[in-house]
Amino acid sequence: IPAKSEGYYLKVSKDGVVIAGNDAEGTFYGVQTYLQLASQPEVKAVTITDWPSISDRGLVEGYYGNPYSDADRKSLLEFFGRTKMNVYIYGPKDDPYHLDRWREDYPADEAERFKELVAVAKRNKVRFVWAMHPGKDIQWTDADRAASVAKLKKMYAVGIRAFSIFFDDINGAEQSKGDKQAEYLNYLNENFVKKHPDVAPIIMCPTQYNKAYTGGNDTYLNALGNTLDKETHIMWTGNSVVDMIGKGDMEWVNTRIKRNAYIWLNYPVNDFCIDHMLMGPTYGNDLDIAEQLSGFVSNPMEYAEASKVSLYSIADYCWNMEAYDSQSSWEQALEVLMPEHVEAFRVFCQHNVDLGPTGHGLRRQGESAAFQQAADEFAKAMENGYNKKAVAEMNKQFEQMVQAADELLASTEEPEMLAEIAPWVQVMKIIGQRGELVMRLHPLLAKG
Ligand code: LOG
Repeated sequence: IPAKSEGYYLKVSKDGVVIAGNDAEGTFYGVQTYLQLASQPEVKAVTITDWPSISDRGLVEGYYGNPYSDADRKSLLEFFGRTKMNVYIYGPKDDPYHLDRWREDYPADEAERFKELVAVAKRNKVRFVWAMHPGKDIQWTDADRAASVAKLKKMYAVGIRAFSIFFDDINGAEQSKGDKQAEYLNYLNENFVKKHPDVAPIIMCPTQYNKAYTGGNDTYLNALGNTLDKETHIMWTGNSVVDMIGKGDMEWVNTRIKRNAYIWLNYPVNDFCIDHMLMGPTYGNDLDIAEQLSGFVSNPMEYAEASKVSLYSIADYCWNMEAYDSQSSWEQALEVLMPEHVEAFRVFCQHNVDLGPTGHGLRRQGESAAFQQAADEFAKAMENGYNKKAVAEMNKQFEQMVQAADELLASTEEPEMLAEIAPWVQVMKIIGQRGELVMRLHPLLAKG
């Protein structure tokens, strides 16, 4: 049994199955791996010793727009159990009791809902973290300190045992000061967290949460690094708001905050390009940074099921970083998420890869890659006029779009996923049909 937190030993042989965890989590993950093996047509004899590359793996529900429904959250938590993710940070920007009205208690029935979420999280070995976002209007006063502790205590009472405090996207000069934030967080640590031995260290999101936001001035990050209690985690999105994470970037931030940053990856979030679905492979994060992180959470799209394509790969990346392969992980995700319609789903995902131009700048390679290649060949073949074979080949691409769309729209499998992607599937069908019509015009045009 590997002497690693969350590690396990699994042996499958003719004589039977042995699953032995280093801890309860490890045993649970051993069972998850065994269930994967047992779902194959032939169960292989194997011996596996396994443990995660990163201790904190999961998502931050931290986008602008429609918060998830509780059904979405439960579905994600169960998915996390199967994919060995263990952190769910609840911090939707559009929950008033998280942000604008942070001082106020949730209405009783809403508080009850958290009890259920915590229970589902627990069953799936996920730490459910509730985040408070006081940064817009907090005053550095005794009254607001007391209000903060009172709110955290209320959330403790409904079962929350891990907390985040967010200071992202605020304007107040006073509220944005690193030393003041650190002083406040240390107060919460002293007067709330340490008073409850079962509460995990605070995960804070800073105001300067990426390198670009520091404007080349280290004062803020150094203040956090020097003042903030060492066990408090500091989140970080990379060189810019929306970015993949590189080794050099980790070194840069870690030396300033004097601890390992807790990554908030702004992918596949699409709140800044809401007409785009981000369904392509999750690539671009360095594979040798496990030792420099204290956690890695993804901020997803407001579409819970569709986000699982990327979350599946983020789980892979976080569990065994060095062995991560974005393409094969993506292929597996498609099979796991849409087993009866893998081919149609692949066509759909291939056409929904890139973000397009946005203020944040991140682009994704491979948008409609097969289509693009066919279109290039088509253009070349048609250079000297009508080419029947080229038109037929090009038409296949459009046909494929229409057929994939029809298959997905008629499917009764995975209704939640289909409800989310249906508008984009319908557009794919319309574009495919339009393409087929244009291809029918070519021979007519050639005849004059
Ligand atoms: C917000 C986040 C939003 C994301 C992408 C952080 C730390 N905060 O620019 O709520 O979903 O960017 O739009 C953000 O990333 N602000």
